[in-house]
Amino acid sequence: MESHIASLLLLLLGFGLCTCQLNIYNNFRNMQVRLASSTAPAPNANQPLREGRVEISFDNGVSWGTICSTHWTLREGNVVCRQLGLGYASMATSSTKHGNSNTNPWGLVGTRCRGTERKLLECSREPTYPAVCDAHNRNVSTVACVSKSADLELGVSDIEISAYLALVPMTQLTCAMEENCVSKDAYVIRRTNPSAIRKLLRFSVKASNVGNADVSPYANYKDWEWHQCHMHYHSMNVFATFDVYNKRYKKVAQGHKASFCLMDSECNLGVAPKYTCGNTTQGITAGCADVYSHVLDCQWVDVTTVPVNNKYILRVELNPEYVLGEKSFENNGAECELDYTGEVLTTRVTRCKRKPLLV
Ligand SMILES: [Ca+2]
Repeated sequence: MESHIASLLLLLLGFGLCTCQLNIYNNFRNMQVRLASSTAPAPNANQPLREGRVEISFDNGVSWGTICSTHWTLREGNVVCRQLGLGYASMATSSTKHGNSNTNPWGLVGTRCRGTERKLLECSREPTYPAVCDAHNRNVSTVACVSKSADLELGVSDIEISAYLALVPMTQLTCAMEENCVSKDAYVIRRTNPSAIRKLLRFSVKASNVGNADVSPYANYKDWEWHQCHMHYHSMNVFATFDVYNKRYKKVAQGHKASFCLMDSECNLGVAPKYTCGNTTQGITAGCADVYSHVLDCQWVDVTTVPVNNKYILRVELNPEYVLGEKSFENNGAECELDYTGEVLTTRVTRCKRKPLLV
């Protein structure tokens, strides 16, 4: 009899669990998304809201909640804009600009997207409740959508074709040292041996704009930084990163976080270049590419202290901090095999493959 009651209880519990999971599954399948704002003018049929806090509903629009996420980037923003038919995200931040979590409570926490999903419900959710989503945090996830967007594409073959090891005395690296393009140990060695040799893995990087809007620098041109050494303005902090990892994916050498002078180096047939490396004219026109040749200063990773006779991964990323809105981040990175002997003649970079930005 006891076992019969226990079986019945288990059955009921099982049924309860099953119903609960079914409800959650159904709820997510029914997830609706909209933009709302406490500050923007009310949208109408002709002018839908293109910027606001992101809200979701699981009950066919009866109630709406906001989103708290530790990982709210342009990737997540692109999915929201795509789902709403509003194009691409030009901004995606956690803020109180369009309302806060006090008056607009969270209905979803810990969303994390790759950026290629058609709908927000296809994104994953962080396995634990994100620590930032506590009572003190008033931020909600916001997004701004635009119909046209730039799209940086990294030239994978350009890296492989151009890569080589160069041995350069520190006396020729004054400018590079000023801009932190060499690894930290160089600054110590310089005190006792100012002409010591550095081993630099040089390569070219081609950043094509395959989108339908120009790449415009993130910062206002009045905030661009003048670099006396290279005699030009840097219009954004981190445009690209060059890193060397070992096979266990531990970083063993880091190229500096490069901030380039953005310009149209070459353009597709019929596209006129617009941007020079001027003090107000930086960018990459849609259909053009900016090429950073291997002969340029700082176009390298300093591998002097990397153990020789090993295989490594050279990883290059464009827009790694998601400061520029793009159609896609799937084409922003590349990984190559680096066979590093420490010798100019035998060090090789091969098998470069396209990789998305790391999530
Ligand atoms: Ca891209």
